[in-house]
Amino acid sequence: MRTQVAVVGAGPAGLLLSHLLHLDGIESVVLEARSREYVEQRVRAGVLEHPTVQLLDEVGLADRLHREGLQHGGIHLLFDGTRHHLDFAELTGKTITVYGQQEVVKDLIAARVASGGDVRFEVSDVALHDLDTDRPAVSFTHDGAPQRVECDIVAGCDGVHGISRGAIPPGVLNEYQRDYPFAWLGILAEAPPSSPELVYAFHDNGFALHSMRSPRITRNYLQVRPDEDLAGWSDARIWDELQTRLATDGEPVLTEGPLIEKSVTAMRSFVVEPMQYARLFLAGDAAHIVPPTGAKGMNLAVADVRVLARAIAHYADKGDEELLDTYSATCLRRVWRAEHFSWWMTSMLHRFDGASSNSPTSSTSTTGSGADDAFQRQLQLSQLRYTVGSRAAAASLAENYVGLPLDGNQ
Ligand code: RFL
Ligand code: PHB
Repeated sequence: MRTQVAVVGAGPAGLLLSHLLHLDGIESVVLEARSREYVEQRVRAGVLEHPTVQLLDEVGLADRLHREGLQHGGIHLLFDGTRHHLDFAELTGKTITVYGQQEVVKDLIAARVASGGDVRFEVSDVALHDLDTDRPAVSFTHDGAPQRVECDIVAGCDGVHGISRGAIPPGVLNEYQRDYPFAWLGILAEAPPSSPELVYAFHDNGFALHSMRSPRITRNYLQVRPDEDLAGWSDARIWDELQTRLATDGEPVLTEGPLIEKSVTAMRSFVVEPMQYARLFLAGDAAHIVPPTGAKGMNLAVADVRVLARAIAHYADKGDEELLDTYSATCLRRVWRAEHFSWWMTSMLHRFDGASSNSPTSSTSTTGSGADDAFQRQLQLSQLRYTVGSRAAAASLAENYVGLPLDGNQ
């Protein structure tokens, strides 16, 4: 089999890349380890930046997003029991859209299928070959039969646990990484949102986030220990803890309902440089991970493949490799901005003393081992007050959150 671009992974990065290439008349084959049902149901991100929505609009993928997505003009920061609104629309002239990642994935798969795209689900044994030649290839097993696709370019869009990054010879990549001493317990619940916009809460028991998917479904998160056992979290305990951390003016505010899903996600920052080796180009989570506090992961995946699609189209059209050669450097500027913003939001909003539970030890000691923690909490509170009190500080958070322009020079 032969194609122009072999894409490994049918997440947002791989599927959107295949769609953008198709619009430029370039053929691709997408190889996905999981079933179509699985990738369409996988609960992940929820916030689309302004430039992401603009791009999806431009490429004909935003009809349902505009019908069903929730346009938000800002977020709330909750600390000292009081909610503070950050008005993104007023500060930046831009908004964000709350629309589940699995909805974006469904729309992308539908578009690929409608235009006869070749997306193969449930493939196994994916391996990359001859990457440093101009005839790279990908081998895999599909429907029990071994197959091989030869191509000009391989796009590694297979997420953090994929095989693409590992196909790069040792010594080529520089890895940058930070692990955080906590995780997020996330739930999806059949309960109407209790706030028209997202609430990010800084609380003595740890961070909490109130988000949503629709007028009937909420998505909430709790900071927990990195090794937290879900078995210890009954539905009642989860709601109790959410009510405590998200209480406003001393009152519980959440409408409760049956849980549809719950899971624990580790928090990590990770970047590899360069995002390219010979004819292999990494995009999205395969090349970088951010902690979800800045809502940036899926948006970065989208930004990467926009740059990659343009570079591939330029190469296919003119035989000129210049944009392919600058792909990694172009993407990494935006990646590092998002890494910084995500680390900054995470640092400002989480409890860092390793407690991360609903039975904290006192963190107000001003001497001894608790002194550093107490000092850090005062810094966090000062940063939060400054962020909501200063227009300049609020505008800085807002322009990062809504997304810097895709062709900007951040
Ligand atoms: P994906 O979505 O992981 O897709 C990779 C695909 O590759 C497949 N795969 C393979 N296929 C073939 N062969 C192999 N050997 C393979 N190995 C893996 C996988 O099955 C999968 O289908 O990566 P992609 O496309 O780069 O997209 C990245 C995003 O999924 C990710 O950054 C976001 O979900 C992160 N994220 C958020 N991003 C946002 O922009 N806004 C948010 O509000 C947001 N919230 C979140 C998040 C991630 C979270 N978790 C669960 C990590 C909230 C959470 C809790
Ligand atoms: C979500 O709705 O899943 C969500 C929203 C904002 C974040 C992370 C996740 O920062």
